[in-house]
Amino acid sequence: MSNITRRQFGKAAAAAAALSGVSLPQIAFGQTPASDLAYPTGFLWGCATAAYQIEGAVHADGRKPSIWDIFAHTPGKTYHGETGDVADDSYHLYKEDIALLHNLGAQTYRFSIAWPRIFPDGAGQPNPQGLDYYQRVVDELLAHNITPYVTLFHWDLPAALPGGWQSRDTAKAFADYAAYVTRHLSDRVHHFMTTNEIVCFTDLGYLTGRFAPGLKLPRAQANQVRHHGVLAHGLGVQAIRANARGPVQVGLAENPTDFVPVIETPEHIQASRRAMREGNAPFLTAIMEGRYIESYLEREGKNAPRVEPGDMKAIGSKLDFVGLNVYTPTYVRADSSPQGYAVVQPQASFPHMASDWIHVGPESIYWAVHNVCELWHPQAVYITENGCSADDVFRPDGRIEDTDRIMYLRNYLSQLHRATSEGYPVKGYFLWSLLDNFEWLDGYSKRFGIHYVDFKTEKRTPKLSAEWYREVIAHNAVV
Ligand code: IFM
Repeated sequence: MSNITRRQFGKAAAAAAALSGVSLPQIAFGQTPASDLAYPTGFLWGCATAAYQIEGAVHADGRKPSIWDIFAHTPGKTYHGETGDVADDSYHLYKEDIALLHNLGAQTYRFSIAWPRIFPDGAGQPNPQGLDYYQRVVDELLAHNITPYVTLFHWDLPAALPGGWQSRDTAKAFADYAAYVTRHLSDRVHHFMTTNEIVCFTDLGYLTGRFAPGLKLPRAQANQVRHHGVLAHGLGVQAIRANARGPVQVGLAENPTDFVPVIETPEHIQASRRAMREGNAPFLTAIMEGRYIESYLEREGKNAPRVEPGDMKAIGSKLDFVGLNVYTPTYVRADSSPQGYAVVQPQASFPHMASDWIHVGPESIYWAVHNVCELWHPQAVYITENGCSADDVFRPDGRIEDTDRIMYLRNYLSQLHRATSEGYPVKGYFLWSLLDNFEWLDGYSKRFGIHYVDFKTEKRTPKLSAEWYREVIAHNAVV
């Protein structure tokens, strides 16, 4: 399909239809057919990135190390020992990156602020040069009519904070940092996300030890870390609201396990909704309900987190939107166990993208929205991340034709359309990612961008998926 033009394809289809006696809709050849997968007017399209994954310049202008700098520099922790030291050098090339967004026609950009640029020691003395960088990024976005959506914490915790997320004080330090950023940016930034994917910086960092800081704590301590993560979010929401200089919308970006009914019948749908609530109990459920549900507390028993007065109220602070990062499905079926559902493990032959954890299950995006909305009725939902890695290669003509990524995105966006057409309040979509970047443990070996980055020269090259996404944005529809 990529080598024939739409005109040729149209003619071929018309010829085939004539032979089969089927009548085709009357579309003038060479024109784009109207899509019946149109999104609501005003739907926002954008891309997402995160500071440590793209900025590089880790020693510039007063920034001090985050726990990820230290972890990535520890032998054996990341693919080939790769680090975010240089990454996409977006710290210096941000204007070029914003030009890429502009060329896509993106209306919005989700990026994160590096806490260790703003407070190099995590707390105490702020660093004006760090703030200045983000002021310039915001100004450049606004000059291109691109609305900034700011994430305050995407895993790059200042290494100087004693105890990291094991300490309750880190949640308070986060609130102070959130207050400071809000005071300085909320005249021009009106959308803030507190944290990104709490399970990743708590469980993966402190329970399984796969992510920074690489600890494998006993259950009770790891549950306390989770509590400090959700508490930071809650205190952050309060700090943003208290310090905003104008109207702001506050939310977070979470990656709940997306339970998909294995067959769309009432019993399995019911099971998936129950699994969504119980399977995400320490994180999104606690945030949406302002409490730890009974089944979680029972399951953890004596290891349950210690909660101080006022914590749950803060954690349950009202949100203006919920951001969902959706990549892969977890299939469930109803069963007769006390919990009422069982996870259906994917078979070995289940298709996945270049990262083997990304199974191709487009319905996950629909069911994530459906279950979150049916359980908690948020005012608004954004897809704050969706995308995939692919084995991108240059063709001899210098093009990268990532048809597999387009296939993945097209199917997920078709399922998201299903959610908007049923009236769920999905307001926007951020594709992960604008650029290939530092993919944590996988270093630079997994490419998620719709722009290819040559990490030796920092040259950016649009992939076919960028061309495709530009059409989606231009038509406000899946094309
Ligand atoms: O690169 C990450 C991102 O930082 C958080 N969400 C998932 C992406 C792909 O793994």
